[in-house]
Amino acid sequence: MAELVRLTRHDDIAVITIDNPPVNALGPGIPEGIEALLGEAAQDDHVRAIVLIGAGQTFIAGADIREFAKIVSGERPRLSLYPFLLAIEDCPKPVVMAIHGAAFGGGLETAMAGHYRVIAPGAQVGQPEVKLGLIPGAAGTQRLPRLAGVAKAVEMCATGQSIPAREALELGIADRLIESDLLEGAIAFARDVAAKPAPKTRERNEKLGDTHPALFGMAREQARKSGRGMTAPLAAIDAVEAAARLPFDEGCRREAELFDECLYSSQSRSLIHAFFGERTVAKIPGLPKDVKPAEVTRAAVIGAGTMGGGIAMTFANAGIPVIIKETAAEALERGMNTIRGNYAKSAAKGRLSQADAEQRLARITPQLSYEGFDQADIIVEAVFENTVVKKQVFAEMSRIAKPGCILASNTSSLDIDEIASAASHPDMVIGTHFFSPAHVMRLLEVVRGRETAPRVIATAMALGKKLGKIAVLAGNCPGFIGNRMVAPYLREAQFLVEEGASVEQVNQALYDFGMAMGPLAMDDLAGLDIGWAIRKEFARFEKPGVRQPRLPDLLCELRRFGQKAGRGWSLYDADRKPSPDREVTALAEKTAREASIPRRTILDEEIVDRCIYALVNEGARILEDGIALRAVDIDITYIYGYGFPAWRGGPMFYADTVGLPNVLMRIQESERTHGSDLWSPAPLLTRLANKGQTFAGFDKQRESVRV
Ligand code: T1G
Repeated sequence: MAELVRLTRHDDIAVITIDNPPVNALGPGIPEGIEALLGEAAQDDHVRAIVLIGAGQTFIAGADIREFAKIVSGERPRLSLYPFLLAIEDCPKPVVMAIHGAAFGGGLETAMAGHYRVIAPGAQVGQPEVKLGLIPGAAGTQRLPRLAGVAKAVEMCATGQSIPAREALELGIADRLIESDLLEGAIAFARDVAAKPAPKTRERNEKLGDTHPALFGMAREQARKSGRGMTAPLAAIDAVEAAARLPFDEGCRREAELFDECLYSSQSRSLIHAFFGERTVAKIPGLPKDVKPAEVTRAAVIGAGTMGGGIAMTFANAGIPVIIKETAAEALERGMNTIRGNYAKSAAKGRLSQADAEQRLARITPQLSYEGFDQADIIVEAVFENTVVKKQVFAEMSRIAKPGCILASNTSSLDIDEIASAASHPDMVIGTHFFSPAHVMRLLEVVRGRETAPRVIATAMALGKKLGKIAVLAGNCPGFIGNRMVAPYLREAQFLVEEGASVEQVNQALYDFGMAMGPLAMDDLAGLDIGWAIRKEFARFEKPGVRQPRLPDLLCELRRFGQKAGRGWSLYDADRKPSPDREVTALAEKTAREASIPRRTILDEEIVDRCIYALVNEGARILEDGIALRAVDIDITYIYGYGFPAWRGGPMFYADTVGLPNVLMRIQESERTHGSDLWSPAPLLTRLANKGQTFAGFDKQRESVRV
């Protein structure tokens, strides 16, 4: 292990460097390695103080999460940090932590066990464990309140939000800001404190007293709101409360109990799955290693509607100048007013400084012509969702684009190959499906066509990261990954209303399951006319005699297009607050009567199972068709694009958690009740369930075949 941690001498100061790329995670053997070198330095009479620093881009970014991921396979993580941290704190010579990059989780806990902390201006410190369904498990909930105060410790541990270096200095987490070379600054600081007594954080109780009695209650209430359904934030608050009430050692024991409860929870397994999934989706098997993404320094967008405007803002927010074009001045002005309004709102809420908002707005050039489009590295088409219209636009884009310019379509469902057939260079055509609002939603569905060049795929995936998105690669089929799955999900929700459930009951059942919003509320937000246009585009694929939801078309015929029309499945007031609408219930009753659909009392469990398992079943087909590279790609698509709760890991991981044989059984019940045209189990699901395998296992197996 020596090479991952090393000791160097700088005259009277010993420097211990952790060199475990890419993020100096505390994996098995590393704490032991540090402890050994610490002992060595402590024994050395020439050494007056010790500096601990990370090599590469960051300090310690936490414990090695892969250790915790082993839980899924029934292994116990080989990581106990308490003794290692006590060894640091009880070192007879001052230990100075030199922080740059990220001191997260076990990294901040290690830093706080030191006697002093110096920090580089760009560094961030935090306890993000709750984002993994965990809590700090190495006395972070006990030492942080002693340095930063109880209120701040509650906030940092319950939200997982990191704070910048200057704030860490102001709070007393850090002792000095090093503007110059960090190592030199740390060594100089170590010399300054070498003769002073080394303060032990665990003995610093002066900040524990100033706790407002209502603090923990208010924090729990806030955690229940912002972390709806998540258990770890509440456990983190309990642990910090223990710090305010109990002596250090007892507080640590309480933290360890709470940590273990989280560690063996399905929420933690799901969130750790999502953490690594977010990174896995960026890896495209089969893309030649020598294919390097092209630089995108200028962009252009066609269409200044809701999507076009949001896409232009996304480029501007990432520092990329962007032209936005419309066909009519009025539409262009409307689009720019929305963009200006969004930036004004962000500045008013303090999310952006006024100067920053103006800078970003200035990067957007509105115009009615294609002037300057021949300078763009990528042109994104965001016009009406119609193949004929899009092909006309792609023919124009081909004429004006410079060689090597990527031609991207923001279509959410239409055939990329069909659209590409209108371009002179179909190998430069790719789908870049942003989610509404495009400047907010983190998912970018990148759709490869039959002829899309590998470099275009690599560039679109890299661009996604540059735009702050999580890019997932999908194959070309109606609806790609996301919308192909959302169709049966919505279908079941609409059927359930025809069969007797109320719109509110359907929405509430999925909301309580953890979805960001119910399916019909999502339909109303997106606009029922979008689904209507797509159904018309794909009507020719509908199998005659197979039951289709009647209600959504009826609502559209009544111009009830959802929130933007003030009514859809629900009624909406000026603040877009939904309320039940008897007219929809009456329409449902009439539809049921005309179609001889028996209406009945429906339980929430049936609503959740039919909607979620419709997702899973279609997901399994998508996986088998190769439209999604891995089951985890589907999970990440649904977590970041469709509001699926990350603490359930995404639809495919959730199905693994429930057990595929159970999921198959429920789907077979639905097949018996509603017919195999709607509910025949996906062959892959049947195979895996019968073999006692999982989607996660399928990914591993597919990966091993690809390597
Ligand atoms: N353990 C293992 N691998 C990690 C890791 C970690 N803590 N952090 C990152 N990686 C891998 C990641 O999977 C990727 O791998 C590569 O490093 C680069 O990461 C006891 C219980 C530090 C801000 O939650 O937030 O400490 O894909 O692409 O964008 O109380 O990584 O290349 O194979 O994200 O520059 C708490 C998690 C752990 C921090 C860098 N710590 N990491 O972002 O790179 S729990 C965290 C991050 C804990 C203790 C508890 C970010 C980053 P690959 P990346 P980046």
